[in-house]
Amino acid sequence: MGSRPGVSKMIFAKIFTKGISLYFLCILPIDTALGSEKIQVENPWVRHAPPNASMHAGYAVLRNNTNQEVNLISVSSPDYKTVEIHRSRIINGLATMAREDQIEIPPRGQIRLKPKGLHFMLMYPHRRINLGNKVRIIVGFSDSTSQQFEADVKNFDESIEVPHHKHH
Ligand SMILES: [Cu+2]
Repeated sequence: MGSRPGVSKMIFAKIFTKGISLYFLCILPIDTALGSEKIQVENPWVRHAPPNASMHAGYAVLRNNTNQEVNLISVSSPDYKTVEIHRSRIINGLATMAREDQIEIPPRGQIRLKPKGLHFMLMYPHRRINLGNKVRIIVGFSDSTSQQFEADVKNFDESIEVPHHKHH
């Protein structure tokens, strides 16, 4: 019986350590959900692409909770070599996209990155990005703040993301 307490103690320590790491992992999403940041990131996601794709598009809503205009000025990801801010447009019937240096987020306003519009162009992934994975994205703003969030890799559901799309 003398060895019993020692064994339980060890098991307890393991569970306790696990509990601590889970606790720290949970802090970031909870803080984001409270909307305490100046710029709030909502519904971030990355469009799932075939395994050999060298580029992925990322989307989110960025909400400005301040009374000042804030510009989105940078984007990066530890999961990709390069990330740019792009805007898709139809020019002479052709779908094109161009890089944007910065995007203005109006005071108390928002910008919506979505298919056929603004997007994070995530280029040259360092690992295979599968359906259901999470991709870490870091955005930087003109007020010198930055924010890190995780985007879910999922399939494009047009009915949700582009409700006003017209069919011919
Ligand atoms: Cu693009």
